Amino acid sequence: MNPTFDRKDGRLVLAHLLFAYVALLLGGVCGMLQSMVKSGSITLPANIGYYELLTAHGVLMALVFTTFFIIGFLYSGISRTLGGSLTGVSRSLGWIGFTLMAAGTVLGVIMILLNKATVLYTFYAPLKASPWFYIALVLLVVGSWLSGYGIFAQYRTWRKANTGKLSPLLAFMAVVTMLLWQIATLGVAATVLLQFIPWSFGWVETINVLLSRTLFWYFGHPLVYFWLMPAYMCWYVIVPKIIGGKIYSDALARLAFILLLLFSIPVGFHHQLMEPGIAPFWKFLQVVLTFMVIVPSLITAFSLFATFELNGRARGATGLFGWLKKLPWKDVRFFAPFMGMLVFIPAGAGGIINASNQMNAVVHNTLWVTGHFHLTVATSVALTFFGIGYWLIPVVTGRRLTKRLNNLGIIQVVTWCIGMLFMSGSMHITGLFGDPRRTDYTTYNDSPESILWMPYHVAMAVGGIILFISLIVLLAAVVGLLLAPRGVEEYPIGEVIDTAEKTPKLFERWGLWIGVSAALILIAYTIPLADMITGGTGSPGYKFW
Ligand code: HAS
Ligand code: CU
Repeated sequence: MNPTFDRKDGRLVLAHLLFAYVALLLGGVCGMLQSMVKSGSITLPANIGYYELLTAHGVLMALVFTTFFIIGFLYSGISRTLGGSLTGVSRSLGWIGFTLMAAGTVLGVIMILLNKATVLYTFYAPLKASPWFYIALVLLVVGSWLSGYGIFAQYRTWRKANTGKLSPLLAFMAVVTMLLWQIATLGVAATVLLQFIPWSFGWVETINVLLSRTLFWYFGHPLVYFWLMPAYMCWYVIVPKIIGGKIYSDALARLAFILLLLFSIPVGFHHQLMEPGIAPFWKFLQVVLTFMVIVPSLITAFSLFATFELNGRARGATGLFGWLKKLPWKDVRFFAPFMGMLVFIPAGAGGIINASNQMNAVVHNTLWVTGHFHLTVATSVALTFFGIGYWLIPVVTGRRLTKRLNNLGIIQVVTWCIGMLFMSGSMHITGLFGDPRRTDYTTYNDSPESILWMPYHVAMAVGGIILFISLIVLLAAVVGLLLAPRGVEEYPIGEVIDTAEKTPKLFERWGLWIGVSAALILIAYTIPLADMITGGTGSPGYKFW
């Protein structure tokens, strides 16, 4: 394989990554300020509202940073593994997708900063934003669809030229991730196009709130797996190569991805367990399916331990944990995703707590949930993405990850983990004391609860400041990478231990998997949605800001 990365493809990938980092920086500024406001340390100047900032933070981090980074990474993966460069069609679709998404982001952020869309990143009805905010979301989603088509087109071309061959694992995973995205975004597209836009333009008076929230969470849960799956791509395929080992099992990795495709979608009700208007049976069914979607993550944990242990033993490690000593701790390309994995153990356990109906009653709408997703997406996923960036930027720009930049990366990862320990740790604890999420600074009339909560808010602000410092280090490293000496850095892609020939062909029978996925969605959603449509009541819009 040609060691250098196709230059034209490199530009497309780099555009996505740099856009993502700018979003991260802006979102990070908001995050730090929020944590300081919430702890009562500062007040915001120039009439900027707490919730306005919170909306910008959520949108920029959770929706913009992730989507741009993921699409850039997926494109790099298919360019590398499916033929060495993108076809003209895929590359053009990639650029059109990028442009639409960028336009959507700019429009959306302007609306938020004008204080016309202070509806938080979940934009729950009946909070009513300017219609242009919803149009911005449409641009973002449609752009991502086109990027997805580009990925499918590349895969299709490769398969035509390689009939009967098993596709490269990284490319297979990119296709599943994008397929999940296409199916999941149907929900958000439906609610935005059919409900929010007509209502915010004033063409209809009211909105069916329960229906809109249900369509949102039909999208919202697979959204979190859309973030996680690219991190899993790194854990399964990239990390084995970096540690000098091999992928434990090709078939098991593919099975995990297919299971994620099937079980990530029909589970949205686990975000609505405390919501009236949904019959308990359907909540129960979706909770059962939620427990099914934990299985592929357990498979992933098993495969990773197997890779680490087999690699360690091959290098002479002994004892139960001797393999830990054989890992390349000083290599940020490994260290960052590894810290992500480590954090994912408590993060995932927290998810299982959330999904358990009775315990959800304790934690729902408290800071515990905020703590949960700062461990999952903002640590496990984000650290993995940072780790990817440290080698992917050099790969696509033809530069080197120097020792100094590598060490800067290590410092960045360590500070991120410390910041999160303070911030997310405090969120989890104070959440268990009933501290609500999504609130501005308040002492609740000096109630005893708020006196209990306040020290944790201060600890959260300390964490927020440390995280911001980490972000600055990250950006310094990114600029350093862009200016680093020229050279060829490898795109690390692991090989499998078991011969990939053993992998069943069944995994690439896309019609079958889309069919099963559709069946599960229909079973989980048809009757509750029908009830909501026929029995739901409408609400007028509210603007509390
Ligand atoms: Fe979650 C709320 C349930 C995973 C993100 N979640 C959220 C929200 C976000 C989010 C953003 O059931 C808030 C949304 C909002 O604004 O309201 N979540 C789960 C469950 C899982 C889960 C069951 N969540 C994630 C992931 C996310 C994410 C992943 C982002 C990327 N979550 C919920 C529920 C709620 C929720 C409820 C609603 C709460 C409420 O009331 O509002 C599971 O899929 C997790 C499975 C994971 C595991 C861990 C496997 C471990 C691995 C690492 C291996 C480590 C190695 C290294 C090998 C079982 C793979 C070892 C080395 C050594 C040295 C030891
Ligand atoms: Cu979920």
